[in-house]
Amino acid sequence: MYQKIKKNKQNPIQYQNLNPFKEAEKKYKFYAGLQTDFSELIDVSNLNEQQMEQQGIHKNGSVYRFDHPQGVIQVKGFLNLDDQIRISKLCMNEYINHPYRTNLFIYKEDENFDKFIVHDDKRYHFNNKIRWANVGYQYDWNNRHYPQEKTQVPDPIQEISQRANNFLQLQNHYQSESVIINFYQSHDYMTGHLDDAELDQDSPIYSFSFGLSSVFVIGGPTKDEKPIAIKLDSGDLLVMSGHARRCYHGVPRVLADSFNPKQNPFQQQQLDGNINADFHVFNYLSEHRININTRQVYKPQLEQ
Ligand SMILES: O=C(O)CCC(=O)C(=O)O
Repeated sequence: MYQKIKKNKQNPIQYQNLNPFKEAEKKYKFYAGLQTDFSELIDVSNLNEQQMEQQGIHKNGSVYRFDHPQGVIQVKGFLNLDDQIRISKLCMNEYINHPYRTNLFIYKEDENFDKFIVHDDKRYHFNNKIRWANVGYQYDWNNRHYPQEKTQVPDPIQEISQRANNFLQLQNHYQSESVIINFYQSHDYMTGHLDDAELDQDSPIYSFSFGLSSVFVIGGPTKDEKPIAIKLDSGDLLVMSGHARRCYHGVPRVLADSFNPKQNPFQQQQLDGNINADFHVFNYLSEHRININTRQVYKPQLEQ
């Protein structure tokens, strides 16, 4: 379930007869000096009605529902810039430390890592070795299951998950029980995988994007189905519900120089030399991507 986020600057893999999923990943990955063909990348904001009909996408306001794979929903600009900065700051300052776990926990138990600290008005630091953090139920890597040990999903993440569920009315009750926070640098990628560790494979996964845009691919229950590729921007919500909950998905590309909020609320402050932590978070987001995805692990009747 947790995939190593990888940097890729090597030449494209030369294997023949890649399966359709791997073929798509290869197509969108960043290779230094090579042009990527983005002509099939779906950017819902740029589709006209005819294109949407051809692709089986149904628009209602900011909500885009996909026929293929059934259950994929994208909500454009679900979180505004204030929310994006507030939640990103929590990810960088709070959710990487005890009692939560990161990829580094595997090696160094209970150590608190450098936070995103504003040392003074000009400098900040975020430990780029941190690739993911896990809050809520902690997946047990050795035994490959979710144990009963539970840290609470923090209220701000619980709140956006409930907000997403209430907005889309996908199910009566949604409990965010395990959350993965992924930290990407530009050009990073995440290999295709299934999220199949949760006993509850029916509740949707709500996935929130912050910072740099990315290419998200999602296909079928095997890698033999050609995936679609969707552009995710900062503030977007991507939902894997229904059939899509059990489909292969991944992020073959984080797009450099793609963080383009409508306005820069810090422009004047910067000119005045009056910059604060939020300004540093905003700058971090212009060079990195954060993804938060939240799952319900146990079906209500299985909860202990
Ligand atoms: O970063 C993303 O948008 C997807 C992350 C993901 O698929 C995962 O953490 O399982």
